[in-house]
Amino acid sequence: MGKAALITGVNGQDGSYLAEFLLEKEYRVHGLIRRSSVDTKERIAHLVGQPGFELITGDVTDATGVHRIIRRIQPDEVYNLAAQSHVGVSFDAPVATFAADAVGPLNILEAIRTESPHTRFYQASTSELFGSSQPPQNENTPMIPRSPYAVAKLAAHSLVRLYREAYGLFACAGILYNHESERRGEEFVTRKITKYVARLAGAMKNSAGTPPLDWPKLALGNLDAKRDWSFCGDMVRGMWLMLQQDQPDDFVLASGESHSVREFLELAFRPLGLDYRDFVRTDPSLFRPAEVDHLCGDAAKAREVLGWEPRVSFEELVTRMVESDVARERDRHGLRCAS
Ligand code: G4F
Repeated sequence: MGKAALITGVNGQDGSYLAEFLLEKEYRVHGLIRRSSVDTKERIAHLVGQPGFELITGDVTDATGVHRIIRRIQPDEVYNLAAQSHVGVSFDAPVATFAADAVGPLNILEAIRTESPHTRFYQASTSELFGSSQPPQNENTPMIPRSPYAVAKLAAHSLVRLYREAYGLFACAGILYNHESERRGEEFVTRKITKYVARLAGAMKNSAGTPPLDWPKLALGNLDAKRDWSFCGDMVRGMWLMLQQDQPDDFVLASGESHSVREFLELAFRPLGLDYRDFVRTDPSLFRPAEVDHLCGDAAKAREVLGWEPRVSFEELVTRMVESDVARERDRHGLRCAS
């Protein structure tokens, strides 16, 4: 029988790619999902009902529930991907963010320590930990968080190290830089842009190939921030590799290239032959109280120890996200016409 893994936040972007990856490796995958009155399973709909895939309702902030689940499953590996992951939102909901992003991982670490100490643990740390530290950043770069989200993630990051050193747990933190895909949430800047471009492309088809005159502009915040963007599918391979090593450790996963939001806009608008500056307006409410200006990761350790490197380039990533949203837009429009 294959290994058993528990993935928290299995219905998120990362959870869905990781579940596919582990199922291909013949793991039994238990996915933790929060109860909701609306359907939040869109990204994993194709996995529900597959042999080896089980959904469990629960919440990482509920310590009793987490203990019960870990005691019952005795998983070989736990991947903690559940989080309030939007940096901007964390300024409006700092306490809820801290509960999910710091207390949640602590609940899991405690459950592993007391109920299932053989379990290997992966914590989703983030490049946001580096905050105002100059790029390129690696595992030894000072962590100077710039948001409630990053402070909560830093607490969790420190707990991973503590539980490794104090209790000998096999606990690893993956310090992941931004990672995107066609399954990215629509409130993140990349998907917000690709979805807008797809809608505009659809509208141009019905308007003799030109943008409709009254077409609304896309409201964005800071266009000068630079991020190190990779494809999510590449990142989940790195998460798994961390838990297959002889010794637990923390690793940066990044492409080593950074691009501004403006560069993302340029590439996304290129297939339409349009200048993004004619379609974007800045909205002061979308600027954050404190911004992380420039993230660019040095993943040399992951390359050397894990043999990991990203396979999808920045240009390929933008193209696949735009193409996917254009196809969705076509389907949406087709369905509307048919009904
Ligand atoms: O897409 P973003 O919201 O991602 P951000 O803040 O970099 O965080 C993402 O990556 C982190 C890893 O580095 C993860 F830990 C985190 O969970 C998340 O996945 O924003 C990217 C940049 C920011 O500088 C933001 O200020 O885009 C800027 N931006 C400009 N206009 C905007 C917008 N961001 C959003 N979400 N929406 C805007 O309208």
